[in-house]
Formats: sequence, structure tokens, C-alpha cells
Amino acid sequence: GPADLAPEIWEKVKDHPCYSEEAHHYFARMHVAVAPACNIQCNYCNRKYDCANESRPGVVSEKLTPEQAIRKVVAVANEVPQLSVLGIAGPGDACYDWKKTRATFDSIAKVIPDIKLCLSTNGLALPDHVDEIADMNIDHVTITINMVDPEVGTGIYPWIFHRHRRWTGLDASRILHERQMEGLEMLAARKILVKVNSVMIPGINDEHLIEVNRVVKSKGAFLHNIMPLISDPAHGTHFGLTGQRGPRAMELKALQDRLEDGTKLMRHCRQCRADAVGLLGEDRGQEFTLDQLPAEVS
Ligand code: CLF
Ligand code: SF4
Repeated sequence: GPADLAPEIWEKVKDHPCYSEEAHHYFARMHVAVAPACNIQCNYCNRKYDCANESRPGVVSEKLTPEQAIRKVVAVANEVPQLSVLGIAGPGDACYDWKKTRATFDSIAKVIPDIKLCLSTNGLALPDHVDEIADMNIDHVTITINMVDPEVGTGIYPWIFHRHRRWTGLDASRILHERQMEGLEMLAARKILVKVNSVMIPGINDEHLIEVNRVVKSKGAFLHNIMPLISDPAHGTHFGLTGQRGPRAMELKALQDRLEDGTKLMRHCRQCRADAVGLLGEDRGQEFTLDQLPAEVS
């Protein structure tokens, strides 16, 4: 609640459903799936579906151009009075597919100036855009950080694409790690609230997330959200094919309990889709598909 937060922080979280447990009962978020391109490969990803950084994989989001996204946001804002946050969380990476992310947010800020802007990224391209993020009044950024040790990263990331070439193995994870830490520190220095998402992968990074929690806390993350791996062989992810299981509910809770003394933990995450609309836990996305939108924004 407000008691343990500085007033300027409270101002930023009080109506953000993810950053405030309290707010999630009263305020809605919507995502627009404008960013399909991605610059890394996660072993839990299937590119046909939404980015698992934020999203429940398994359903293909309707990809929108920035222009279509704006029509959709205006339509939703007219129908959903609780709407307080517009997020871009894929279906690929919002920072790598930057032109579309930027065009969408710039236009929305003109039409609905009081909506909060939020984005989710794997962090690799993040340092290149932090100054713009600050200029655009984006107050909330989520970075998915699954390791702070590149050795652990080799079990999660087969490759990354960075500075015009592909990197594999330890190099890939080392670069990703350095860029994630740099981005986190740059955002914290600019007083932008950073939430860290970690995907808990039994046998790969589950114990290691204790160390991840310690490091991201020391670098200024506001909130840490541990999400369970959703690994379904039917979705054809690498982990699905190798039989990697997700954590059991009790294992997830046990880890969260051990971290409770660290950075504030998020426990009400619903692993939203890249085109989710509404209060957390409800998804009204199907009411606002493109074919149902008015042709013109009024
Ligand atoms: Fe969206 Fe993410 Fe912003 Fe929230 S969702 S970009 S921070 S506005 Fe929220 Fe959904 Fe969990 Fe994300 S419940 S998946 S944490
Ligand atoms: Fe897939 Fe997201 Fe990972 Fe990119 S960052 S590979 S879209 S899960």
C-alpha cells in the first residue's frame, strides 16, 4: 500500500494492475500485438504463438499494424472504463521490433494522453532505446531475466541475433546477460519502474532464481515475478519436445516463499496473451478483434 512506498512511486503504481496487487481488482490493461519480430531464441518459445516473456503461449494473437492498434485501443477505451494501461508484450520483442512499438505509443499518447504505457522485452535491444523510452514517458518496463550466469543460459537460449550476426553457446548467453544488466541499470537510473519476469524451469534455473532475485534487486528492480514454464509437447517448443516439465504449483510456491524477503514479489500474474484486454484474469480480446472495430476512429 501507500504506507511503504515513496509518493512518486505510489503515483506510478496505484492504477497499474500488474505493479499493484490492489489495483488489479479495479484497473484493466490491454496489450496490442504489434511486435512480431524477435532477436533471440528461447527454448520455451514457439514463434507461431505469443512471446512467453509475458504471454501464455498456445494461441496465436491477431497481429496488428500500429494504425490498426490505435483503432483498437480507442475502441476498447470507449467500452472499458477501467482501462489504465496499454502494454506491448510481443508476440515477439517490443524493443527489437522498435519502430512499430514506438509508432504505436507515440500515436496513442496523442489520442489518450493519460493512459500509462508499458512494455515487455527480453532485454537484448533494450539499452539502445532507454533514452527514447524515458522521453516517451514509458514508466513501466518488464525484462525477462532467466539467469545471471551465462552457463545456466546455455540451457535456455540456443542463439541470439546481435549487431548483425548470430551468436550461439556461451557467447550468446554472455551478451544477453550483459545487455539485460545494462538495460536494467539504465532504466533504474532514470527512475523507470522495472519488473523482472523469470520463467521457472525445473532442473535448469529453479535454484538459480534465488541468485537472479538477489542480483536484480541489487540493480534496482521494483518487482520480481516468477512465472511457471508452460511446456506443452503439442505446441512444439524445444522444451516440449525434450520432455522438459514445468514446475508443480507447490514447487513454484515454495520458491516464491523463499524469495519473499527479497525484492517485492508479484504473485497475481496471469501470464497474459500478447493481445489480452480487460482486468487481469479476464480476457475480453475476442470482443475487439479487427473485424469488429469501426473503420474510422472518431
Ligand atoms: Fe502488460 Fe506486462 Fe505491462 Fe502488465 S501484463 S506488459 S506489466 S500491462 Fe501483468 Fe499479464 Fe503478468 Fe504481464 S499479469 S503477464 S505481469
Ligand atoms: Fe520467443 Fe519471446 Fe523468447 Fe523471442 S523472447 S524467442 S518471442 S519467448
